[in-house]
Parts: sequence; structure tokens; C-alpha cells
Amino acid sequence: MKNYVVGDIQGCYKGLRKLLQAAGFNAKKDKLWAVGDLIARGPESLETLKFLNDLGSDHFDTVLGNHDLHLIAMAHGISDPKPVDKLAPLMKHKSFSELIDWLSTKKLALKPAKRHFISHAGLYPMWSTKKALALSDEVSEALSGSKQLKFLKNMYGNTPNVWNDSLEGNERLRFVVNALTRMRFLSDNALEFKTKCHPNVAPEELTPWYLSPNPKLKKNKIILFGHWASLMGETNNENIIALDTGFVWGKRMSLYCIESKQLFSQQA
Ligand SMILES: [Mn+2]
Repeated sequence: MKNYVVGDIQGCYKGLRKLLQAAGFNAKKDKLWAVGDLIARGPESLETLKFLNDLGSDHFDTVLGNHDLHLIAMAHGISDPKPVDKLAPLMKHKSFSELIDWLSTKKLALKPAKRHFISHAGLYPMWSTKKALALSDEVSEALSGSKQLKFLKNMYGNTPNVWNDSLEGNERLRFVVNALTRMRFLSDNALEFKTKCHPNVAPEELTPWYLSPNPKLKKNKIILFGHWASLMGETNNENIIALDTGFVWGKRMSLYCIESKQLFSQQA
């Protein structure tokens, strides 16, 4: 049994299937983990979610990305579809509410193996992986329980942008969502939301999260994340693995095998 971690799928079902086949993924033995943003910009969001759900919980798990959370909010009428998203066939399908209930049980951070940590955006530099997993559980409790609507209504916003252990309620949950699903650059541990480019061409005062000193991060940990297509897999750190390589933008989809440390990719 092998564990594979796939980058942002973004509704590109055919690309996903080709990639899994090329890597030798065995749906009866292996487990696929996803870094989130399963759906949205690509043409086959419905096919993607049905396939992943059908793998079953022994063979698939995912963290939620910003697009996945946005889909859950839209399903509850809290947010409007974005014109660039191709979600109509999914949202009209008879299984839509069932798929949304399933997605709503997913976490924002996971530990697929002893040394490994997955979230959509990465690890905020004031947190250990253990702390991020605990904070993810706080969000999951709000997202899957009776407070779901209240949580979704208060989820959007860019403040607070710096972590503080004393944060409570909506502000605390909003920060955790933003750090685990939207983070790219920081300025003195403050999240910055506008800049999406490669670090080489970013404003000087901004630091990618993975280059911000994190005294809580143990040296043997391996962080896998997506969300940042313009990195194209480059972090210059073998323990920080960027898996969003922009398949939906005509580039490639990436898949990492935890046991063999092999990286597979599928060209768009
Ligand atoms: Mn994203």
C-alpha cells in the first residue's frame, strides 16, 4: 500500500485519471490524498468529486482549499458563483447536496504519515504542525456541526491578519481558514492576500510563508501544499513540497508518492 498526494485538481478529471494511471495508483490498495481545490475552474468538477467520493474513505482523503470552502458556502446560498468557475453541472446534479455533506466533513489539515503534513496553503510560521492540526479540528467542528451556517457567513474577510493565541470565535476561525487555505506571502507574520506571483518578482517586503522563520517547525517534517501555481513546484527545500503546478492553466498536475518520494506529473 502506497500513499500518494495530488496537487490542485480544479475539476480536471481526465488529467487526474491519466496521472493516477501513469503513477500506477491502485484504487483497491493505495490511498490518494489531495491538497484541496478539487473543483472550480476546470470542466469536470462533477466527475472529479464523484470519482474521489467513490474511492471510499480507506483510499481517499483531502484537505479543503479556498475553492472547496467557497463551493460549500454557495451550496448554502451564502455566496454567489464566480463567472470564471464551471460549476453549473455539479450544482444542478441530483447528488450535489450529498457531495457537499461529504466535503463538509473534510479537514483543513491532515497528517498522512508520521512526518508528513498537508494543508492547501501550507504551514503558518507561528504554528507547529500539531497546532495547525488542532486548529483545523476547531474549524471542522464549526463546518460540520449545527453552527455551520453561522460559520460560513462569518468565514469571508481578510482580518485579523496576524495570529494571536487569544483570538476567539469568528475571528479565530477566520484566521485559521485564511492561513490554511489562502496564505502565500507574509510581511512580519501578517498574511498578505493580493500577491500571487513567483517570489522572484514579488515586492521586497513580502516573504513566502515557507521562508519565514518557524521556530515551531521540527526539522524532520515534510510539508505538502497546493494553492500557489506560480511557484511551479519550486521551493528550493526538499521538505517543502509545492504540488500546485497549474494543470488547469495549461501546465501540469503533480502527484507525490510518500513511500518512494517519487514525483509524477501529467502535462495538460
Ligand atoms: Mn487555492
